[in-house]
Amino acid sequence: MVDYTPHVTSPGYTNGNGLYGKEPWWKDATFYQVYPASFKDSNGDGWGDLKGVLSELDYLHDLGVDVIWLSPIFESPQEDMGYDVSDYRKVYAPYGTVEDVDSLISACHARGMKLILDLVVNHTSSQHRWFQESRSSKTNPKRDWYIWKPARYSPTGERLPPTNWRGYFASSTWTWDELTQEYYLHLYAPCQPDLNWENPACRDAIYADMQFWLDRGADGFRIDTVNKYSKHTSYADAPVTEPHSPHQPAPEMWCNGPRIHEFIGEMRARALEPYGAVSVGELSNTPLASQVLPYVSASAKQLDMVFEFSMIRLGTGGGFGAKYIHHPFPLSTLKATVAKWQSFIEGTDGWTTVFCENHDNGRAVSRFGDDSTPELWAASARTIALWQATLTGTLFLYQGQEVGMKNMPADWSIDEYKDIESGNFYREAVRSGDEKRVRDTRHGLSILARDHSRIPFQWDASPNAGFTAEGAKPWMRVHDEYRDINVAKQRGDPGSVLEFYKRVLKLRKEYKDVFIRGTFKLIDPENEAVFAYVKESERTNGVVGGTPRRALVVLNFTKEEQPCVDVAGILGCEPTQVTFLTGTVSGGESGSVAKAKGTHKPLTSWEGRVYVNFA
Ligand code: TEU
Repeated sequence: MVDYTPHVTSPGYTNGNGLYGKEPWWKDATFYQVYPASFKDSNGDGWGDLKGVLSELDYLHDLGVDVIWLSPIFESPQEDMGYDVSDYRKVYAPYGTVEDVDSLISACHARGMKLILDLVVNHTSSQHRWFQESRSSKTNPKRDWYIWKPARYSPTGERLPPTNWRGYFASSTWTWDELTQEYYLHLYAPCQPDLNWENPACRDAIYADMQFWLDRGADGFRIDTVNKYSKHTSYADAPVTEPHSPHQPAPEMWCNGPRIHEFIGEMRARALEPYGAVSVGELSNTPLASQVLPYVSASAKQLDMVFEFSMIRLGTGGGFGAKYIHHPFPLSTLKATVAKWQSFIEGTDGWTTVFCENHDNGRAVSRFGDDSTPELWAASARTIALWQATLTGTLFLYQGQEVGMKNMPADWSIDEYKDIESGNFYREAVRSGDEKRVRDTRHGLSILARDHSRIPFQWDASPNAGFTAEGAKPWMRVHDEYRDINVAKQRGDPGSVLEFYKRVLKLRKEYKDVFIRGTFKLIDPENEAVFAYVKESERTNGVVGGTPRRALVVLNFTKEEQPCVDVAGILGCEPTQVTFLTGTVSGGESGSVAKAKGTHKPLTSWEGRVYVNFA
């Protein structure tokens, strides 16, 4: 029998046994990330666009999506796929126009859906007029809107950057500017100079650009790299941890810096709260719960939610030099990571998010599931759906996850990888002259590269997978298996991944006290085959002071048959009080005889089930 320690309710929000009148709407909402270049192309230029998104709103609505998060659609040279914005108030022409955004917002609202935009304000593109002005002279009024520093010189007179920091895209964080003879800071590519948030006029300009979109009806923002605005202004060298590289990882110099909560608090007060806009910030390199909580505690008035990356980074070699060296991990590590980030908000007024894919990572079915055969692919994609749909927090899906889209085939050439980060890491490995490193990087990219999530969406079996016109050339190659894995094939098929997602997204809301808001307790943490956990509600089975409503989720994360757990014992009830709520195998667990005996059928390959002590 499991020990259920009662948990403290969230002050300020919950108001008693299942009555959630004051809860913000976004806690229960299902968000869906659209990567616009790859979602749907309406005009046959091989690049997705806003009219394409508009044309598929009913599809998303039918899936059960409440909020669309649109990755950046702003004017940009696209060196980092729009995460390099050259004008925050203009739309990149191949995506459409500002009026197309207006139409999309209205169409979302007409369906009771919302739209959030992607706010990239740690840096701009070097093509942004702010940077053009800033770099024009040391006395330009916008000079201080970016971070400029003089060179250092070695004893032999060699010019050196101001610090030894390594950026995210495999280079120094500093680039020398000939005209004004200073270096500028960029945590990402040289074409992405960091804004100087210490400068109040710069911050004002950012808030004004946010207001521009909120005034047009946008419902909020996903906020890129939200914890990197406040740098440690000492600009000290980082300790040498990668001795073979001239550049050293230094995230502690720019993540969660001294003024970060002041800046975010100001942004919220000035440009979010007046609009009731929702915010979800990207919080990388912040692995401690004690660091995350101040961002998401309701009373701290910072962000509504953040993406914490511990789980999605499993299998990588970290964020810097070794990122694309793949490190296989046991299921117990995945379970422990999930457990930590499920329960860190318990007893607090914070909130969490649930996601296993985004545009910066490989596909979940290829990383956490098994995509090696059609049967294992389908079974594991459904189990991933059940896993995600039963976790606490606001759920974020990524386009294509709902049909089980897979990583790019392993035999595709490196030329099919278009991402700046993939290219830089691969070239760095080649430059090292170390053949093993090249092989390992190539292998790591085949599992972890950001490109996997960026290939065209698979709508149907027509040429180009229905993403773009038949004769058009999509900007990235369409997956070889698009005829087998696509929306048209799955729609209406009750056994399909897509229909399963629809079903579990509904169940998630129907039993939201358990699935969206329940506490999380991991069962048998060391078991390397079965991922089982109990979700427990604040609500009881009818009577005040009665047994809490509980769900037991049992997921077989292997292709071998596995014994089922002691369902009634774990749920803390008589076998006859157990109800099988749903499972990934249709008709999976119906036997009342088995239930009466308190035993349950073994789990088949990648089978997932949910049992409850209510309903
Ligand atoms: O990513 C920020 C970031 O630091 C990472 O977590 C990211 O996954 C990257 O691959 C790290 O090496 C955001 C965006 O999501 C990403 O697409 C952009 O490239 C990046 O910011 C720069 O704007």
